[in-house]
Amino acid sequence: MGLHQDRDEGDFSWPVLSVSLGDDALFRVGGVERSDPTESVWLRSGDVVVMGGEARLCHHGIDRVKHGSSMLLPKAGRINLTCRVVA
Ligand SMILES: O=C(O)CCC(=O)C(=O)O
Repeated sequence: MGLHQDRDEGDFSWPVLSVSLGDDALFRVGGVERSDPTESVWLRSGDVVVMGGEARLCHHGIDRVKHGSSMLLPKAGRINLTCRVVA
């Protein structure tokens, strides 16, 4: 999933909450402007990312998934649960 902003929700006062399950994923986050510098962090199974407040409209995305890095799913893979309020 490439670098993007979550803008479809309408009311940006609500955070977007994201739960990673299964294989490790390389999460990249930058700033509100697409050209802003980015940082990357590996998300592991059970990690939760909250994009709220000043970070609500930051660009973000998943660059890589480390296949087979988790034993949660029998054939590897990653599940992402995203909770967002759509007004
Ligand atoms: O898979 C992820 O951890 C990120 C998901 C995401 O950025 C989105 O659903 O907008």
